[in-house]
Amino acid sequence: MNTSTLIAPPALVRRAEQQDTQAIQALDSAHYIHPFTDHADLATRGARVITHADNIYVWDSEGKKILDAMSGLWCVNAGYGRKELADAAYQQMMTLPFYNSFFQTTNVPAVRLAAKLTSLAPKVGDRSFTHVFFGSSGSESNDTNVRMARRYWDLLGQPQRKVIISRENAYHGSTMAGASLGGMSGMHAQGDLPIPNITHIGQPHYWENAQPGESRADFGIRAARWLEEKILEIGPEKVAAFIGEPVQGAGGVIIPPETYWPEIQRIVDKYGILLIADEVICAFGRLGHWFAYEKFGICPDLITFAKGVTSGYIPLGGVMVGNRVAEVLIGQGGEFNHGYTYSGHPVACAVALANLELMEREGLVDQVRTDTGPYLAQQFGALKDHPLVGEAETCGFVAGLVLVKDKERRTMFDPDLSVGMICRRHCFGNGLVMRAVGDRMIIAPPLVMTRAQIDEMVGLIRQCLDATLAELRTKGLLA
Ligand code: PXG
Repeated sequence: MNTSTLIAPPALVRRAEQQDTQAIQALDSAHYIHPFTDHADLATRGARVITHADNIYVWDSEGKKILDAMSGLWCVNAGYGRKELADAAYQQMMTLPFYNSFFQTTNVPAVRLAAKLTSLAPKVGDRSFTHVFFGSSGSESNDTNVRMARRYWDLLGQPQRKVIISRENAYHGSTMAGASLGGMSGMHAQGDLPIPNITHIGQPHYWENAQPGESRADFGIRAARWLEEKILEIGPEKVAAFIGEPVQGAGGVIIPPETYWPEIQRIVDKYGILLIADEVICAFGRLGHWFAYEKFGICPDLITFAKGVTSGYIPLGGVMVGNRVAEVLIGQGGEFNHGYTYSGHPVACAVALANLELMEREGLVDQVRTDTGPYLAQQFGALKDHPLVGEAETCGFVAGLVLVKDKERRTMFDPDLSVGMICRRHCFGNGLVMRAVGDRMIIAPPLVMTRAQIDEMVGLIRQCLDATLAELRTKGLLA
């Protein structure tokens, strides 16, 4: 990579921050409520203070260098330290830092970005993506999806079509609608959720849900047909939409069998139901395509995006609106009573444009599809020979492995042992960020990661697996 494009982190600031770790942790504990965090627990250990980042690495306030195999939180696709993105934000802030799009006004970056995004989304048959609605996050954009899908059916004179079907263990955000669409029971339990008219079917999780001897292909069809069963149970005339992540991310990188999505498409088409692809993680090169629907041979009516659109440098999300919905919403519409202050925020849109240009210039999407993605599949897949690893699979630049007690018998560890957390602790200790979802260890590296860096990362993962194995043996939890 051309190092002249990197921002050198100011050394003096770094040194001061190193001295201040404890002071920052105390302030953090006193004032900052973190997302998804047990604060009593955090207070006993102190938060890790991340101070700066470059390329695929982050540093903490103790000066420890950590390979970030999670791209921040599935979002820093272009890698850290990209000066072009900072320049785009600066220029736009000096030109027009904010203006709204509510009262018959617009702004140039928002218009250009909407046009750019539609040009990156290929047509499938008579379906295309003509329009974009902007929000600031994935959660907000899924709220927009709920509103837009219901508005669509209202306009078509079918207001009884309200139900949105989602899946267990899906993640669609943390607002009331986002968490309701999601299939996380822990989230539902803390908010009297789901909100009305949202229901869930099983997930296409081969490792957990396939029957003994069932092929991946057969399981994919069977899992998709749970949708048809649910539609018939509810009554097709009441169903507005089905929503799913092409590959479930936060649920543990659950890669569906190849037969799954085409069968889902057949079913939604049969009953005329809208298909919403939540591509907050999967778009912008993550799976080797600009949009993941290309990979799975489907064509959604609405696509949720966020994260990678700006490589996480600034918050931006939105909905790609397919022609089927756009024609009704705009053609028959009247006013759609929905929008956010920051819909089409000029600075966020300018950064997104710079990010997409950078990704195009460096060929990052093609690189993942044709070179580094297949290389990751090979190197990460080789971890299957480790005694703790029951399965190791990748899809583009997401990957997951399952920690198992007994590979031959496919026996899992007792969940109370939190083996995934033990492994995650070893990862941090060894300078690697890897997420644990139960006993699944998952990664989503920055798309700029080279083959040599893949080797470095997989070497670190192996060391962490070894350390986990050694700890389990020392504690007498494994023979
Ligand atoms: N949809 C999907 C598919 C997501 O992955 C959201 C919506 C919500 O986006 P916002 O921008 O509102 O957070 C997400 C977010 C994790 C983790 O632990 C994953 C996400 C967010 C926080 C944690 O893997 N994904």
